Amino acid sequence: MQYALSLTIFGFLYISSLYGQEEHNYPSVITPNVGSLPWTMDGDIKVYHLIAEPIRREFAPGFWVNCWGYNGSSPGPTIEAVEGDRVRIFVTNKLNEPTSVHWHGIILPNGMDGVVGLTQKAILPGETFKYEFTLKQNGTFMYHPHADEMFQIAMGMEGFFIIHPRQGEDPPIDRDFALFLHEWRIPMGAKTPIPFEMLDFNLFTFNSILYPSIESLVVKTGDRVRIRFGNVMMGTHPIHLHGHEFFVTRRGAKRLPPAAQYSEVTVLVASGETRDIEFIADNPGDWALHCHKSHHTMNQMQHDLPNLTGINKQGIDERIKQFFPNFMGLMTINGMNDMFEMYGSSKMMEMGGKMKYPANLSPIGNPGPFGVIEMGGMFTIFKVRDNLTSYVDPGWYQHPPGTVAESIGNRMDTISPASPNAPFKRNPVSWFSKEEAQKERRQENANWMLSKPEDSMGGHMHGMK
Ligand SMILES: [Cu+2]
Repeated sequence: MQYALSLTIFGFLYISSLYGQEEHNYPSVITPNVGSLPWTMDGDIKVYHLIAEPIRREFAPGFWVNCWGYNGSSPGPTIEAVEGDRVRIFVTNKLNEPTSVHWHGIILPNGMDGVVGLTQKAILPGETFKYEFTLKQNGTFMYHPHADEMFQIAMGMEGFFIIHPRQGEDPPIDRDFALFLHEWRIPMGAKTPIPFEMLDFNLFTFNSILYPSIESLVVKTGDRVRIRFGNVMMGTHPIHLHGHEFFVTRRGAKRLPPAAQYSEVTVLVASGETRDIEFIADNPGDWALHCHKSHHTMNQMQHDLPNLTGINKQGIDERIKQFFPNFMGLMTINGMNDMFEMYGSSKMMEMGGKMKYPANLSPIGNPGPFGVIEMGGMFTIFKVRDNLTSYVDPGWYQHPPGTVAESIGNRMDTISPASPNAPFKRNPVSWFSKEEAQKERRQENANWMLSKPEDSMGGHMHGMK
């Protein structure tokens, strides 16, 4: 009986090891909307196959982008292995130009480092190269091309290479997530990113997906959570998590010793860096997780627009429609909210989805439990729930009674000494002359939001008279 049982266990381990599902003492990494790369075993060697190829990725419903990536995905599938593993990685080039793969941050023999011209020949279109090395570290690393790299990375070629510690972790991690940060230049209506853009990006993504298409990060109350971030593009991204303090536990290489880990609510991830954060999810709710550069949570921002903030816009749309009957409405009239109202999917739904929507324009504004969520781009939701039985998305948070901010109507005078009628004095400080300062004081309570264009724009009329 005992013999039969151990045979069964041995058989299970053997079969599962053939398919890369070996028993392990770590939770598999969750790379939302991406997944991990399966492997097979050749003796003691873990064998992976990356295919560099053109792909099409649906950044948001109906918003298809022509990218380059690996194995049908951008970022490519996450490579997971364990410290001490020997890995063999075949790389097949299905692009129409030479490529290579650099294993970013990993200690390996010089000739496996993937820098075309310096440490290896280019992988020509149609060719397959073999990389093989032993993993001496654990940590959050990355892979990306080191051939025509500005072009190839900008098209979406990048991925995580995560090496788990052989001895497991203390305390153990319950939920382990990975988000790759990326910025794109995709003109409105276009399908292909501009790969030689250096500064002026207009789309920002987690795992090459825009909110709301990005999967939420779902955890149970009390779970010990790790989120790993990677970035190989030009910019920096201060990633902010709501409702929790976290510890930065890794700044690219070795896990920081406990005394060196530091608490934060925002972690900056610069180009070429990875960052791990860890914390106990102890605050149930739907928490925003996003880049704090405010235009990085917008989709396809368009600038070169005159500043019409505060200008009385009544009748403008109707007058424009006399000349352009299909005009959809003026953007950025009274803040971005007008844009969400006009273009947001909630409005589209109210109108039965019949509004004419330009092709390949990313969505702006998405329905939430309290109205339109005015966020997109580098934004996702961290969902913490009591008593979860699975990690399937549980829907919107059900708030306990009395825990949601709400309107009390127009009763400010009864509760606030700061109301206009209350004896509350401000001390305006001005860098103008005394006379100018007097003017300012007189205008203190003027509502400039209904001004004429020349009031609002001062000397900067941009020829708009
Ligand atoms: Cu950002």
